[in-house]
Amino acid sequence: MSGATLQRRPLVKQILVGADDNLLVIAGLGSSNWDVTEAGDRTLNMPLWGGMGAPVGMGLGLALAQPAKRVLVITGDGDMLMSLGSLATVAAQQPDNLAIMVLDNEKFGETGNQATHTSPRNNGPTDSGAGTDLALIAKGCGIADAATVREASDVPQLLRHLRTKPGPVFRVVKVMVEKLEFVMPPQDGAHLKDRFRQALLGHP
Ligand SMILES: Cc1ncc(C[n+]2csc(CCOP(=O)(O)OP(=O)(O)O)c2C)c(N)n1
Repeated sequence: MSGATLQRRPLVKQILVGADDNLLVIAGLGSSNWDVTEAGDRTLNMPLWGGMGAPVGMGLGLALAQPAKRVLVITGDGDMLMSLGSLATVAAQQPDNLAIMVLDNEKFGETGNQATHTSPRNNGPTDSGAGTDLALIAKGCGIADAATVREASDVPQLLRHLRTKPGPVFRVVKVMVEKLEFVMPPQDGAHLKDRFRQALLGHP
């Protein structure tokens, strides 16, 4: 157990409150998708229903294509662990309009709370036992502004950094394991893509 005290739903809601047309949100699969949708379904949200490992790459492409917009990726630790290489690509590009938040519950929550590699472990004397440190990986990739947030007192600064600080910004937020209601966006991927493009570009 991480001893996390932060709750993902109110946090995501706080981050997305007042989101305007300047903010493009990519939601990772599973719980992040439901969190982002609970905060309010928006045409400028692109929820990735089953696309595990895709959100950071998609966020990067969007950030490079839309330099005048802020792009925020909200995803889980299981998803992030699946696409660590995308952090090196983000570092290579240094998009100043991209922020990534990993909601780290140390579990594959959506599929039954199996422990992910960010979970503390006990694999013998050569293992620190600390679990994988995603912020350290991001730093090692070359994303200088990478950190882990655990305390409620750090949340106001977290909100500012995710919404406005020149990026790339990478934040891991240690969150509680919770059983929460599904709050689903539309389920048709083509429709989600079309409505996103319509809202952003004026055509599907
Ligand atoms: C390639 C692939 N493998 C497995 C899955 C099944 N799957 C769906 S959600 C999920 C867990 C996601 O875990 P995490 O990103 O930590 O999100 P959480 O629900 O814990 O917030 C898995 C393994 C999938 N959708 N795609």
